Amino acid sequence: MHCVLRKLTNSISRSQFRTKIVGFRSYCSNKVVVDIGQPTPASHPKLLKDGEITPGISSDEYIERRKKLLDLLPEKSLAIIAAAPVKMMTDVVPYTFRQDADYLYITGCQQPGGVAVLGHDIGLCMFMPEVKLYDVTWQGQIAGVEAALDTFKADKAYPMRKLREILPDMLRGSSKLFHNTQTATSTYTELEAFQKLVYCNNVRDLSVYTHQLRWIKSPAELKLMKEAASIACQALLLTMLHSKTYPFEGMLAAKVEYECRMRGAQRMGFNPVVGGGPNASVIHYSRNDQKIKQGDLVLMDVGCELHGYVSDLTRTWPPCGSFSSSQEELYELILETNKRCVELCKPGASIREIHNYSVDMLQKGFKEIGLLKNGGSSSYHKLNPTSIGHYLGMDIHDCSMVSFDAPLKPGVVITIEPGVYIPSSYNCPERYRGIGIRIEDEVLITETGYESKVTNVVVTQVLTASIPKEVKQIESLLNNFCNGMGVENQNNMRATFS
Ligand SMILES: [Mn+2]
Repeated sequence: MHCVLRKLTNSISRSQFRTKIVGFRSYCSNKVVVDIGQPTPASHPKLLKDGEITPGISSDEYIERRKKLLDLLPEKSLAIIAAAPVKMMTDVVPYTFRQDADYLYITGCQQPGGVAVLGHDIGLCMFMPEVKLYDVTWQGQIAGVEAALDTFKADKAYPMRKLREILPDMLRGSSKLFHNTQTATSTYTELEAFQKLVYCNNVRDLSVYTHQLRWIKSPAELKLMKEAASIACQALLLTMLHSKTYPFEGMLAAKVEYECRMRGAQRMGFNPVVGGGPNASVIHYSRNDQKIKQGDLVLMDVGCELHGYVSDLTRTWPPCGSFSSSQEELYELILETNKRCVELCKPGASIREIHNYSVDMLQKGFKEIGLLKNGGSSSYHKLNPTSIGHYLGMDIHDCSMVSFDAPLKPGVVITIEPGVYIPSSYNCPERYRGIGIRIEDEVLITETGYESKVTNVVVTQVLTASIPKEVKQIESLLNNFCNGMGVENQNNMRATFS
């Protein structure tokens, strides 16, 4: 390819070159590998099997999702899902693009600028951004109408400029419209036909239905969820080992991200929380800019994203290698609560029930050790204002339209994350002040509940089980397996971070 390009550039002017190079790319695309701006089985054979639209998810599964969504929608209704918008960091620098989970779930398309329409008569109709020479030169190829039909298996596809002509007719023929309110764009909301439906109170949020579908994961989705959890576990384990030599919040955040991405994750699911000492009591602490004091605990809440599916887990440990007696006392209470709540995860139970159980257990424990004097829930909330967990999937707080009262079903993944967050100024015995602990696992609900014995093999559903949480395991890990880890660069790196 390079040598052909050189020949081209020698014989033409610069502006001609730009036109030719784009032409050349699309010429190539017919013969060799179609570049649609995201991995395909042809361009990334190691990442995608034949028949997959995104890694691990086949076109049949995407088609099945659309069918199921249409089955949920009332007759004569239409669904509109726009892609996520590009968010800018400065006027010309965009943040890394992340596709809206509903748009990705229905189309498999990873790029901004598209609008997907789903209807009982039309099937999936994709309005695609148009390929402009300028954009191709600066940003590379994108998926257009052809990709919508060939790769994403849309039933119909049009360039975006046709939306104003075609969508109003579709809207006029529909009695109800459901749309993704998170990504609603003036491209369609300004249409008169849309406004008319709003005026007649016939426009609703589609996420009630998409979240219902996304709530229960398919075997293919679970495979990705397990892989995302496994990557985060491996990364956090290595970061734990790293923490003894490098007890710096920023370095541990960098380490965990590096290890996740080296294992194939596209990005972190959220900015890692690395809270040393009292910083652990800030639930979503993200400054990650301090040194962890000798003897303090560090809390790390991390998760990565793998092909659209995220993980989310938390461990708390003393980088020095041993828990103090007050740290251990609190840690054991949180650990016991974590284990009891994990056991409650089975079909029919709800997050709310498990949450209430955890509040009772923690409240009792806090009273026993003198952290809580009266039984008032407001004092309890000062020590733990969080929910015991949330649904997990394509988003960190996945399927927010599904109630925490919903009876859990096989195929749902939730987090179990009890914790205690004691501010330094809290009115309690001094030895507990400034301690923050959270132990978070991911639990997959299966038919059999927490675990089942099938031919003597224990089938466990804790997706984050591979990372230790017992005091003895953590101390042994830090004291027996950290020696000599990267000591040679220690001084240089400390100079950077302290
Ligand atoms: Mn969580």
